[in-house]
Amino acid sequence: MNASQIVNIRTGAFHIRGFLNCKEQQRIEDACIELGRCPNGFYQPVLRTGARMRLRMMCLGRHWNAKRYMYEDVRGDVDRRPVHPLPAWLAEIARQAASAVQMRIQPDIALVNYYDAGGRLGLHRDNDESPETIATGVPVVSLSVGDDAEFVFGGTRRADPLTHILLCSGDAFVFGGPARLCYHGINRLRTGTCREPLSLTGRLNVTFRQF
Ligand code: MD3
Ligand code: FE
Repeated sequence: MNASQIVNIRTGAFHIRGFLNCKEQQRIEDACIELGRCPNGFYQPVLRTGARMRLRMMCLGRHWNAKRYMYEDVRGDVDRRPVHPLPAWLAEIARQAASAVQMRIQPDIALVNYYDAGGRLGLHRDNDESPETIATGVPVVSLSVGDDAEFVFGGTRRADPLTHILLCSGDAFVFGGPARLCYHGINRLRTGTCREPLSLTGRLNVTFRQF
């Protein structure tokens, strides 16, 4: 790991700046790009409203169905292919990020989001994991690689005031406890801002979840 700086944003929400060293960022980038090129790799999700999400996604461990808002073993809303397993070394990084802020997660799912220049993600909550996970506040762990992204998060109600945070390459974010059900989203990318010598253009975000 790196010399990181932990910022407690609110109860249960921790921004760990510089959590991943350059080598770790490169390894995550390489793995996601390679897996993303497989037949069960990146796709552009279409929501039940018919709207195309402004990013490309790939699920590891279990597939998140954008039409049904449920997890499943095959990519039911995409191509019915089986979802790729979550690599153990990747899950271990998420465990370490959680333990850096005294939280625990046994990740069995990772959602990989790839954003390019026009990429964004509207304000939403992540509550499709098991009722036990949600109720006990097991965190979601996020790792960012690539260009800086303007991240917003609010409270548990959509109308709650928003906080703006820049997520940079190598940052981890842990959202657990009372922050687990907070609204959040990505307003936009700052393209070309990545300070690391990566081959990537755009931004990868990996969110780890415990079903
Ligand atoms: C706060 N991803 O995949 S990561 C998502 O950068 C998602 O791709 C964004 O929101 C991205 O669902 C933001 C930070 C994050 C992830 C999950 C959370 C914040 C969270 C779950 C609960 C609360
Ligand atoms: Fe989310």
